[in-house]
Amino acid sequence: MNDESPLSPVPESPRQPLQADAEVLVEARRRSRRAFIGLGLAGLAGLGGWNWLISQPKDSGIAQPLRKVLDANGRLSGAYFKETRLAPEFARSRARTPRVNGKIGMKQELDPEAWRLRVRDFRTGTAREFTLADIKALPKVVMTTELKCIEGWSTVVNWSGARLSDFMARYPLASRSGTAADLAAYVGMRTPDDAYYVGLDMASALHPQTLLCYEMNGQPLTAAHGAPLRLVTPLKYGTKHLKRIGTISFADTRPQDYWAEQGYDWDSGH
Ligand SMILES: Nc1nc2c(c(=O)[nH]1)N[C@H]1C(S)=C(S)[C@@H](COP(=O)(O)O)O[C@H]1N2
Ligand SMILES: [Mo]
Repeated sequence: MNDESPLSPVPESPRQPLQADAEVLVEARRRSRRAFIGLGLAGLAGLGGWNWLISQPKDSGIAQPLRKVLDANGRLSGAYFKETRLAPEFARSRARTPRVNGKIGMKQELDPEAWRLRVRDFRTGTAREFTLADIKALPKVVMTTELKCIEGWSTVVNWSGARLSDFMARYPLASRSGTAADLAAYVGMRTPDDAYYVGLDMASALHPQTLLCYEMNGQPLTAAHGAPLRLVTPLKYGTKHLKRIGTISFADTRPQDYWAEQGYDWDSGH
């Protein structure tokens, strides 16, 4: 994206990243041209919408027509290639318990029985509530990936949860029409007390490794690691892995992001 904050750190050695970016751009242009020729936004809208969309074959876990629309409308621009990559997975035996890092928005006691996930419908603005059982009813995904903190440490962790994309397909609250044609550009998440909050672009939200996670290393999440539900999105730094999700909302402009407000890169990919 071109609207990078002026506070983004300057890469220490510009040579490598610049070269990689050039390759990404070439590839993104090639693909988006093809997407325009193939199937554009109007084409998708006429084909029966979301239900049709989610039954389509997946391209790295993202329904192909949606992938093409996301390419074609240019929202992904240079980030395209990065967002369709998969984060490396590791042997389950390498998983460890990460250090508890970051307690913002987790000061109060939380009663897991009383907890509800509140999701604001993009079209109507009304909130819908979900229980943990609703999330667990979605297909369970288990993956062993690296949690990388911006402070410099990383830990391989085994996570289980539901894909955020499966949640959004099952409950089409992220678009104005209920179809993929007018999907919001961003997803925002906040702790129940609103003290910690993150924003994701829609491509990152739909990424097949972006999980609403309820287990760490085969055990239910502990309170300190974000029980009952946290975000895991292994192409991004730990800052985006919001623990103790209270609310999810959708927007066409970048949602507030706690660490971006402190000067960190809004995308925080690595
Ligand atoms: N609610 C909340 N979630 C948060 C944070 C926080 O301060 N509050 N810190 C983030 C950061 S910087 C990291 S590195 C990870 C660490 O996750 P862990 O404590 O499970 O290791 O949580 C992220 N999620
Ligand atoms: Mo972090």
